[in-house]
Amino acid sequence: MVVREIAIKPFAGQKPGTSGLRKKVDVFQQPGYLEAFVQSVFDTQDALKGGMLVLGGDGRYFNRQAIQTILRMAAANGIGRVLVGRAGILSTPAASAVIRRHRAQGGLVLSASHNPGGPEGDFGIKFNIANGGPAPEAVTEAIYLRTQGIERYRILDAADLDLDRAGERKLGDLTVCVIDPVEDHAAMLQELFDFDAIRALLGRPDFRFRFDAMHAVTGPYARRLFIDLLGAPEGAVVNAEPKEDFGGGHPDPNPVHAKALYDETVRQDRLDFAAASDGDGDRNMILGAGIAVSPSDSLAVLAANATLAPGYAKGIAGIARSMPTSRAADAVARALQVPCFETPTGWKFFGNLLDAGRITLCGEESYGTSSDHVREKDGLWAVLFWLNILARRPGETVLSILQQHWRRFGRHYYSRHDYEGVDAAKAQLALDALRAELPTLIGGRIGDFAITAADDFAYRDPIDNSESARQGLRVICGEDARLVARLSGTGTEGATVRLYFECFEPDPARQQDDVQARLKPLIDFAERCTGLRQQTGRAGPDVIT
Ligand code: VG1
Ligand code: CO
Repeated sequence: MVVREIAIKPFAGQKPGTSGLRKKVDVFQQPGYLEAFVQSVFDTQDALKGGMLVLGGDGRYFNRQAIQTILRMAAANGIGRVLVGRAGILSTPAASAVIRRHRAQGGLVLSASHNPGGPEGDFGIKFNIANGGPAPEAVTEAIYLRTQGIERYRILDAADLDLDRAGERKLGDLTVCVIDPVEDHAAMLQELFDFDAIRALLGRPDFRFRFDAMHAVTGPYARRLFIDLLGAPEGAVVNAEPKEDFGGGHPDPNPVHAKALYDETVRQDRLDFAAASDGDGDRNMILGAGIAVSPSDSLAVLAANATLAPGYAKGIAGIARSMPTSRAADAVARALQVPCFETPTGWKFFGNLLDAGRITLCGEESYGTSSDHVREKDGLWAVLFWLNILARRPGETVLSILQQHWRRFGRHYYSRHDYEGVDAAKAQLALDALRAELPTLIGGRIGDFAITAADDFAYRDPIDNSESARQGLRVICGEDARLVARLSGTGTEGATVRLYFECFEPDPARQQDDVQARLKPLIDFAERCTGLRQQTGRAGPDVIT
């Protein structure tokens, strides 16, 4: 078999965003585009030479083709061994688990997460380092720099490999090992949670449970866990067959894109517990009869109840949350007397804290929660954690658990408003308008709240002291309220503006109000400062979570 060197010219804009390089499928299909990025990873990550790489994706359109290309490139670039999920499929948390368990030097995860798939949809690729987590900014910067000067890529001239059967095969000097995508991950989860107690809960005739895999990657994982191992009825896992276009849906587990599940559970009380996860299986949405759990609250509840799960029975070392995530977790950390860290948006910022043992749990408002068992967010982990808590708090519901949580710690009313596909220049103008006002805001008021601080969030990593500036505009009213505005780093069309609102209510008598109504003063204030609706001509946000 012959190694070929193919000359190419650099592509503009191969800069990884919040979570890898995400572009429209037709961008990735340009000759040499995927190859230029992958070669830049190989050129900059010396440990992969003669080492082990984990490879898999969420199964979306172009996944299979990309996997075959990457395997041929790995063979031509002297990678020793590639562990690839059967049919080229690995959920993001499973890829992280596999990298760690097999001590691989890194991984390539092919996913655009919750973005739609199919020929008209999105594709993405992300490099994970040896700890199993997304590459930190220094690494993605080096890869990006390389993409700008790349002149050739190396690829083996070989036929497609059969990836549908598990087992080892050779591709030139490279050993390709096709692995079961589900087993490592399921084994790890069994060590963390009380499967006997959860099995008993799911077996109760009065406990109506459903998991919606949204035709994305978690279907096989969820079937293995909930049906095979935990004895849930066959119909409990729906949309379990992964599809290249996610059945035409938007694999984003939130009240807007998982509307049917939301309506049945939250509005009609027809299920006691329901959950869904996203395209690549790292997000989770938790619903109970009459209640949708805000992801920020979910992190706080898991932290407050952590010792109910065997894997966390000894307690937690600390918590981290992304800056826009509500401060509900901070209140729990204070009560537990453990540290709580505030990081920029994106899972890569949790890696150092997890590696150093400073935190056990971490989460983001964007339906992401996880722990030190992997270095990615983990949707099914969160669902099992909630089931474990319900199983160990008999007689309680999701709603009663939340209400008790709020009584004890206070409630952080919270919502995120997304303006999607906005003209990039207009989005920038809106944020610039708020940025310009920041210095004058301190000392002013938003309704009843006094503004105590206003800035553009900058982060210094407490472990390696690396700095990340301009991570989101914040207007802070002490512990009472907060408003955050930032641009998304995962979209592929125009710009997406995210506005985050939070207000704190310690009085149990005022903890059952309508969320949007409680946040209205902050929402109106954001519009006054940014002029976003006026700029864009939109009547309101596209998605409210
Ligand atoms: C979004 C979320 C962020 C999350 C990221 C990746 O980023 O806000 O919290 O880490 O997606 O999640 P942004 O830059 O668009 O706000 V996933 O499940 O898409 O890998
Ligand atoms: Co995801």
